[in-house]
Amino acid sequence: MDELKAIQDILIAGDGTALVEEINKAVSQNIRPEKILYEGLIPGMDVIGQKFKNDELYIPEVFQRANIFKQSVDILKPLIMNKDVKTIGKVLIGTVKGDMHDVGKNLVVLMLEASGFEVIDLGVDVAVETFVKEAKENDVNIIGMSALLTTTMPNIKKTIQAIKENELIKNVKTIIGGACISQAFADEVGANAYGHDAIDAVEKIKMLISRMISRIGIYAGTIT
Ligand code: B1M
Repeated sequence: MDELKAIQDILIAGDGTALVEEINKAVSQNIRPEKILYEGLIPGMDVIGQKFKNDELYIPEVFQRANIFKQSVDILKPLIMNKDVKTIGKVLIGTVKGDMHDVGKNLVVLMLEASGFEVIDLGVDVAVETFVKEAKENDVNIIGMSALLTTTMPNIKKTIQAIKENELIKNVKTIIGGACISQAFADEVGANAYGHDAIDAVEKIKMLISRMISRIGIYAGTIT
């Protein structure tokens, strides 16, 4: 679709004003917001990643693209949110210590909220102790960790170990994701699930929640 290709190209070029105009145009043409996100903005970010890798774009330019990506998501967010859904679980989420990448984590948050989860977003550069403290204080069902750097992957392992060693939260389920994460790594560090993308993350979290519900014998309804 021409409109989605235009969105992708404008994001890659980094023209924030034109991007807002093009997103609003796509919305007015009744293109679904999820389609704008998954077939316009995210493929554009993939190209930006390639250009970064090939030294065709540099950090300030990539940072600027990430910011206009976020502004675009802010336009789409109210259109994606479903106000009628009931709360089906509480998720604590953050990007692990040393890692500042939050575009993908924010998409996971958006999709979880749109699906009826209450989300506590700890942001980026989240220390092991912060995950543990917030999980205890907020009585969450799921802890999600995002990492995009191979150098910060070990902090996922440390966080999962700390969760398992803590009597009060050791039964909370964990999910991990991010560009450098795989199912094999999730198995290695003992995460309960791996989310390949934001939609997969929501599916896996629903699966974890339904297993918890059947294990503790709740027939239906919320578990928060
Ligand atoms: Co950085 N960066 N970056 N960067 N950056 C990568 C990750 C890199 C792969 C680029 C490259 O070399 N090709 C590379 C990492 C190499 C590696 O470790 N293997 C890299 C590097 C090296 C760095 C710096 C070290 C560069 C430097 O300073 N020399 C530096 C590190 C800073 C730090 O964190 N301490 C750095 C900085 C930055 C910017 C600040 C400029 C910016 C981040 C801005 C921001 O996030 N606010 C940035 C960006 C934008 C990228 C790339 C280009 C794009 C990331 C992105 O937003 N993707 C990235 C290249 C790439 O990934 N191909 C790159 C779009 C997003 C929708 O996808 O985040 O993968 P993603 O999220 C997906 C899934 O992974 C999944 O769902 C999301 C939606 O579908 N997912 C989850 C994510 N989290 C999940 C959690 C879940 C489940 C699923 O459950 C909890």
